[in-house]
Amino acid sequence: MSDTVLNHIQNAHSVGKKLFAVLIDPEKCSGDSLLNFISLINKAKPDFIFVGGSQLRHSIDEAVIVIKEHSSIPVVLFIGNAVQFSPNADAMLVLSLISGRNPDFLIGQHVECAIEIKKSGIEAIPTGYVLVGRGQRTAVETVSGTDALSDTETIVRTAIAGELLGQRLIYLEAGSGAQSPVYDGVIAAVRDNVATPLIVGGGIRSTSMIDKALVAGADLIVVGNHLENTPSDIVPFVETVRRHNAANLS
Ligand code: 1GP
Repeated sequence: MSDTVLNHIQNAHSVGKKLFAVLIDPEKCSGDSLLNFISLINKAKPDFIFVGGSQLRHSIDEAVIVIKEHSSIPVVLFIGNAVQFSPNADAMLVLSLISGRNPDFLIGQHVECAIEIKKSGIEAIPTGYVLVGRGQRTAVETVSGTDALSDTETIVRTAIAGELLGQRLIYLEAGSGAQSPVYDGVIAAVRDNVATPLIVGGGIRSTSMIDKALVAGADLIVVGNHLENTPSDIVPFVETVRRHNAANLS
């Protein structure tokens, strides 16, 4: 891909083209199961492979190298802490957890790996990360020591504030393995108020959930857990996004 990852997302957003990313957590998927998953991913051709995990306490470089060796799909770091950083990915979402008030996830982890990121020359994409809750507490809330937002107006204000602070993407996150994905009313409300491309993930486990999020205004859908358990669903999931594009793009 000659384009940068951010350009790719922004260009798609400007014409209403929707995108799909599969999330690989190297702690849950490695060895032969990683290789088998990569070959399915290569068949389905999602737009991006996100790599990262909220719990990992070591670099994910090994997994990134394996994925890069076996796939030409752009690899984007989606890491939960500084030690997971790998210089070998194509890009990195530099997440700032703007829904919370824990300085470590607003700026602290970034300071930890700032020099490594700069030296690597990796494409770093400032991303406002917004945890959206619907009741059940998720691992990302526990790990980050923050509470998800549930009030739509506060979520909208937070997304706007992220945009005002220069975030290039807004990520609405229900949490990995969340019982329910981000409610489509919340996606639509944020969509109406920010021009920034919207990533939506957490708890998406069916084609109808993908459709709902796309119709509500998500630009990029991320699915991890469900595809770890049912890898072959990546084919219908990517097809759902393609069908949406075919029906809505002239
Ligand atoms: C989690 O948004 C991602 O950070 C994906 O969530 O694993 O629930 O698909 P799932």
